[in-house]
Amino acid sequence: MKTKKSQQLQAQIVDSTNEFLTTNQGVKVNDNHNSLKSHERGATLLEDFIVREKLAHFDRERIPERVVHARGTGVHGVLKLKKSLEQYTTADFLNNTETETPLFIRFSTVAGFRGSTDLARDVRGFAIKFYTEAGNFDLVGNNIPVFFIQDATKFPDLVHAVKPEQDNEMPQAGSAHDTFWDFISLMPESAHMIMWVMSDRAIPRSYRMMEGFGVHTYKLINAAGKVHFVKFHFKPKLGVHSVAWDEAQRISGKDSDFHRRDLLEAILEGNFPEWDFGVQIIPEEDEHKFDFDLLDPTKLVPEELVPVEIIGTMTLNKVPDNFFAEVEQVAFSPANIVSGIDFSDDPLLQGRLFSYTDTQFHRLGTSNFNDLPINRPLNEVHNNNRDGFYRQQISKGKINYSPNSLGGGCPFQAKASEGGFTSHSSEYTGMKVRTKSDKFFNHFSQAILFYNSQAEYEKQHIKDAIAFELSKLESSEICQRMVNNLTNIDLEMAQYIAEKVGAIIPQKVYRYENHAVPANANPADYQSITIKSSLEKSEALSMANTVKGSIATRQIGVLFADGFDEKSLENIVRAIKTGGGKPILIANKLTAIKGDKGTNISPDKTFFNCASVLFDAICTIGGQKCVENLANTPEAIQFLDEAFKHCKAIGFDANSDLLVAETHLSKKLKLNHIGVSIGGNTIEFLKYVGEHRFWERELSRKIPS
Ligand code: HDE
Repeated sequence: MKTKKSQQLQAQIVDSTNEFLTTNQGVKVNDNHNSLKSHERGATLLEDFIVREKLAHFDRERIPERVVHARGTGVHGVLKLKKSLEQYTTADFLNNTETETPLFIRFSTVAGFRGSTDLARDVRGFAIKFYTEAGNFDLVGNNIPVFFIQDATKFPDLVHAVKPEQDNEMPQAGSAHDTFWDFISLMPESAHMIMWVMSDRAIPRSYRMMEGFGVHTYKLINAAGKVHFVKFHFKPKLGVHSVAWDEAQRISGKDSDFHRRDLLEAILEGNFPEWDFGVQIIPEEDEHKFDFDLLDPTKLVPEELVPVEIIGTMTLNKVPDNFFAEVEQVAFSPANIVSGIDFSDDPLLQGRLFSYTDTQFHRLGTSNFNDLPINRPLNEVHNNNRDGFYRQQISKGKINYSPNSLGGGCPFQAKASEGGFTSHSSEYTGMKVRTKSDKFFNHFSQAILFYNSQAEYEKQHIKDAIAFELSKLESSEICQRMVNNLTNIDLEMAQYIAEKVGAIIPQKVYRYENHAVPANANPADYQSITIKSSLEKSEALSMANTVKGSIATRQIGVLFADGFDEKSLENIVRAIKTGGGKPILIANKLTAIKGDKGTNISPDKTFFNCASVLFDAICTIGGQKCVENLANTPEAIQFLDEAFKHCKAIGFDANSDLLVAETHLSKKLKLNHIGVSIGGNTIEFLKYVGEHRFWERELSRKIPS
């Protein structure tokens, strides 16, 4: 396995095999090691155009990072349509089941800088560029279906508040600080999103195990010009899974590239990640039938009210050749839309239509950024946009204006029947205002719905996550205000958190209107209306109901030492591979380890270059000497205890009592064996691995590690 992967990596390494080194002008370089000097020990000459070019280019290698979503990674893939949406839209890529649409997807965190860690507690960007035959369609979504704010004008404030504080640039990639919670505590519309961000959705196990959402309501327009509202969904075939918060923090230290490495490795190994692509479709006449406003991006449409119809599969199948050229230079925009789809009047979406192109001009330094290979549409671009920095297109002839007669009127405008984009014409009546519809003030109903839909352990994780964040605040006023706000979602949750963080424990639901409104704030933000959600619970909101049962692509750490039972190692490795999992052999050194029959096996990793948190499950190999060796290796014990602490499956080989007895978890085994298999029962162990985690043992069976 190791060899196959190294071969694939090797194939990616050299791009200019058998080519001479040249300057940017194509002149062959004879010496790439010495500058041109006046004599052997003399000064470097200004004349040295080779060194000048090399250094000047290097000096300009960095471009501004994205102001949000700076940390991310991207790969190529394809969308295969299974079911036509022809009755709803004229967009060819959504109604022609013969087409396969190539795409580029970029996953990201929001708050951290480009060099920050993958495992921050944060929303994940889920931005897709579909290269359709009719032009590029970008769905710039997230792994959470709602957003913090309702209006684009609040975005710079939100981002200033969550990014590192301006006086000391701390903390990096974290929301556990005063400015973020100050803003949030004064913005009740963020209540629903806060529940999601404090849930385990914000610490995914893998990009491959996250849902994707278009978030906003869009419109589909069919050939008769009829409108249907639509929400876009991506559901991972591997299920939605997360890590534990303690684990996330440790992974950040052990491998800050954990998510990008996981994605690239899966694709290089041929385990192409897949998502069901689905839509929720709402006829235009049903726009007002919900207890929330369809244009409000802090609300989702519960799947019980409008089911998600699966219409295709998204498969990710190719890693980029060059990170900068593709991942850094890709420029997404919700304004990149194709005929047959249109924007809704969601005020957050409307603001985004301006912001993305504007930021690309700045970040990529030119209005010609669409000429970059990763941004180019499949079809040819013909228009009269001209010149600007780094123009790639060589426009021929004299015609750069329209209307023209000299060019025969080219390029022509396309009629709607020829695929020309026509904005759906809607009727607007009313006064120009700076306000929003009444239902936008319904801040808590879906926050309550989300919380009530969680399994008990998920609720516990949310409570602990908020307690963690608020415990880091320096301002007790902000902390108390936030605790009081939370009573609007769940009084018991607010009381638990208050007790943990030393706030006054609220005894009743705190009415929002009682807030002292800061002088520069909008009093309307503090209003909230109470509409009870028509649903008590929604199954789709809980990760407890996700796909389980397969060990495919699970990373299983196999601990072994000198004297290991060769037969046993062979069996477990074979069983893991048969199930599609990935066995990783771990020992106390990288030098070959000797088995009980004298065979030498080289470990993949060692205790000192990896950690238990980087694996989905841990098992041990038997053999009397091996068990003794592992029992005498503190790192091996720590691997096992840490895996237990993080609720992972653990498998001990037969006759491993000595090793079991050394662990802390052995004391807890008396209580319950759930997720821990003893005695070399591989089938049982792998069944546990397929369950992903055993969160229910977390509270009752806490152990130090
Ligand atoms: Fe973004 N957002 N955003 N955003 N956003 C950017 O564009 C912005 C919002 C999202 O991988 C920026 O090219 C405004 C919602 C993703 O390259 C910037 C508003 C959602 C990415 C920007 C929002 C997103 C961005 C920074 C409020 C989920 C990463 C660099 C009106 C539906 C794309 C860039 C990538 C990136 C602005 C709100 C998702 C500054 C003004 C809601 C996934 O233009």
